[in-house]
Amino acid sequence: MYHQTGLSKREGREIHADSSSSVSVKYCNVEDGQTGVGNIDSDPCFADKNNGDYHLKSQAGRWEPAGQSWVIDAATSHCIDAGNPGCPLGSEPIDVNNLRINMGAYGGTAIASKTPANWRSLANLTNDWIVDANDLKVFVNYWLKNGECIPADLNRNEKVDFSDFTAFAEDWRW
Ligand SMILES: [Ca+2]
Ligand SMILES: [Ca+2]
Ligand SMILES: [Ca+2]
Repeated sequence: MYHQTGLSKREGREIHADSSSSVSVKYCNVEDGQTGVGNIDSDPCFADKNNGDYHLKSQAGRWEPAGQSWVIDAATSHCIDAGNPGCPLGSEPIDVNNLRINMGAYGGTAIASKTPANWRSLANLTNDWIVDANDLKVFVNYWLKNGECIPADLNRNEKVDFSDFTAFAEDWRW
C-alpha cells in the first residue's frame, strides 16, 4: 500500500473478513490495484512523504503542519473525497465541495485536505470519473441494506432506499 505508515484507524475498519472469511478491501488506494468496491491505484500525492507529512496535496487547500496554515498545491490527490460515500465526514472541514470522506491518514479529521469544486461525485461508487451502469450495479447490490458506512447510503441514515436512489439519479452521467 502507498500509505502504509499513514494508515488510519478509519481505513483499518474498511478491511474486514466477510462471511466466507476472505478479506475484502473497499475504498482504499492500493498499489497495483485490488479488486473491491471503490479501490483506486493512484499516486496519493503526499505533501512530503520523506519527512513524514502524509497530508494529501490539494488545489483547494492542504493543512501545512510546519507553518500551521492552509496552503494551495498545484495538484490534487485522487484520494480526496474518494472514501466510502456512505461514511459520515467526521470532522472534515464543512464546505459545499466536500461531499465525501477522504482516503488516507487525515480522512475524517479537521485537517483533511479540502475538495476542489466539481471534484468527485457522491454517486460515483466505483471511483472512476463517471457515474454509469457500473455504479448502478454496485448501488443495487446494497439495496435495502441497513447499517453504518454502506457505500450506497448516500444520505447517510444507515439504510439504503428510494431517497438514496434519488440522490444517485441526480448524479447520473456526472
Ligand atoms: Ca472530503
Ligand atoms: Ca463510476
Ligand atoms: Ca439512506
